[in-house]
Amino acid sequence: MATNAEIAGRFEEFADLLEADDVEYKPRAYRRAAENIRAHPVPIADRVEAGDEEVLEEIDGVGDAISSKIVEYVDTGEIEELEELRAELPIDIADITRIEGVGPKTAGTLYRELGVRTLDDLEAVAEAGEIQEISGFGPKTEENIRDNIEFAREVGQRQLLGEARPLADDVLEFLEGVEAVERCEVAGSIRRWRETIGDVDVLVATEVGEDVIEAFVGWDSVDSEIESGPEKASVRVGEIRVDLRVVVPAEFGSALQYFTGSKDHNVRLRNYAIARDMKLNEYGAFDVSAVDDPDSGQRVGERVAGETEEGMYSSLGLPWIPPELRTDRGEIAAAENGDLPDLITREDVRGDLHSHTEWSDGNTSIEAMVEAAAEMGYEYYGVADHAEGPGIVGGMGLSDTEIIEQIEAIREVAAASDIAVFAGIEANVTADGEISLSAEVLEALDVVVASPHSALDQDAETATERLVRAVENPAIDVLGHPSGRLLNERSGLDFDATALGAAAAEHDTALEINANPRRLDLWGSAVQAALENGAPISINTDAHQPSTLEYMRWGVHTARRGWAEPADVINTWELEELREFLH
Ligand code: DGT
Ligand code: CA
Ligand code: CA
Ligand code: ZN
Repeated sequence: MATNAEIAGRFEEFADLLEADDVEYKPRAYRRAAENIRAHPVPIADRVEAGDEEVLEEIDGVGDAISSKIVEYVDTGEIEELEELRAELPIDIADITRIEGVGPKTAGTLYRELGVRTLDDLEAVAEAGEIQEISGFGPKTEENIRDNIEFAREVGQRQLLGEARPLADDVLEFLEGVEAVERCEVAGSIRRWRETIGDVDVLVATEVGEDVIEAFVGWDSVDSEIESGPEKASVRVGEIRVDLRVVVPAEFGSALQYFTGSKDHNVRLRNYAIARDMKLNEYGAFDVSAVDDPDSGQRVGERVAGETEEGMYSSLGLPWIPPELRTDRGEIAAAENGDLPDLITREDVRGDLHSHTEWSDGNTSIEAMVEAAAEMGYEYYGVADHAEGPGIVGGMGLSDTEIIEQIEAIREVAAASDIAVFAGIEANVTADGEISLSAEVLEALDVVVASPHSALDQDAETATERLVRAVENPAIDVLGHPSGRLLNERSGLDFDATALGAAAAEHDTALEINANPRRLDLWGSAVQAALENGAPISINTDAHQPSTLEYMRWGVHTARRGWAEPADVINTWELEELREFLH
């Protein structure tokens, strides 16, 4: 069954190919529809299959023409018009446009002029110097393509956490219903909540492995079986590979510890064990102090743990280490010294400070967003629509006059709401680290989020100066999505997170963890560096519609990857304390 993400992917490809074919308007409409399909909370293929095509009417930007294509796709697995376009332009467009600076139009030209279909083709013509010969292209374009091909190759292989984790949750729910399953848990990068995922690893404790494997490969959602054996199986669900392993209950904890990784964490932990006459592997923790050759077998020595993961760590005298921290950035030393952070949880979050409405590029009203925030149990909520500026899609940003009007509208909604509502703005950080809002507007606003949207190819030194300059600005409360990266699409600004964290701490400006799963910006290591320097953090969803307020989940786990405790994050604070910070 196609997921919303897959359906959205089809329309994104459609839009890209149309654009490569120089068609106007339609690509934008398809992209907008794709974005809304991706974010739609209901699995639309399920509903369409069940005969409920009305579900499509609820989706903004999906009219009759797009609806009938969705129905066609659900019914036949194909969209005929898209197939025709693919035949006409047989380009791996998603791969090629992953190169920064290469859009669909360029991909179309490269195909027509040089027959480029794949990244390999592109690399060959770039190396041969053929690109700079095309009119309108130059040596700089060619150099940029050569420099970025490797990045495009690597990222193409990985799925976003926000797409893989819901699938992992479904796998766990399915397995929990299988009788032979005693315990199950995800492992690997998904359990560490890494922002992109190579594949989904799942571990099951059972006495009857074959039954579990059989049930797993027969699961309704499985599109194809990659391999299966007595102890493991791999399947494909949509574009995602799921690896299942079965172990006996006595070895569940050791296997879970082993397969959760990261590899670097495990290497350090095994060495820590060796130094204490212990041996650690997927079968257990073994005391090898009385053994002559600990490497003579997997299960040598006295087995002291393996059933639980806690037992594995405690066999070394360590507390259990949360998976988000298992990256070898000091967590084992911290565990040894009793210095592990008391990590933030989703329940600690009292509000969201960066979100959009139809006043700029959001999908709905201030009222609807505030109501959704109140329903989530938040105590406060910040609207921060786009101010006009570079990088903001044509005419979507608010002028100073419109901001003043919107502030009044927000105050009205606030007066009628049970929760506190902040009037905010998302300003643009210019290439020099400035924002352009009048003193009057700044005076009237409660929260100023300022984010980079353009000039994202600066070198690290320039970018660091730019961002430091922004956090030094007393008008700015939160530096939004600091790098401007889009996972699998563009790498964004490179900067010194230590210097930025120190400046943010000194000037009481929060650094955002933008929780949109395409961004996750800041990320774990940058948050950790910023926190070591005392920077305040703010986790925000940047929601453009009510359903994406749920992105908070990705932001919280990213904060945990950065060692964040509740007090480090301003939107866990009580209202009065937060007001003081924003003032
Ligand atoms: P991914 O799937 O690329 O996002 O990253 P992981 O960490 O999930 O890696 P994966 O799926 O290859 O393996 C899952 C875990 O298994 C990994 O985190 C550590 C553990 N592991 C077990 N054996 C090995 C090994 O021989 N090499 C590596 N690198 N890891 C291993
Ligand atoms: Ca994996
Ligand atoms: Ca795997
Ligand atoms: Zn933004």
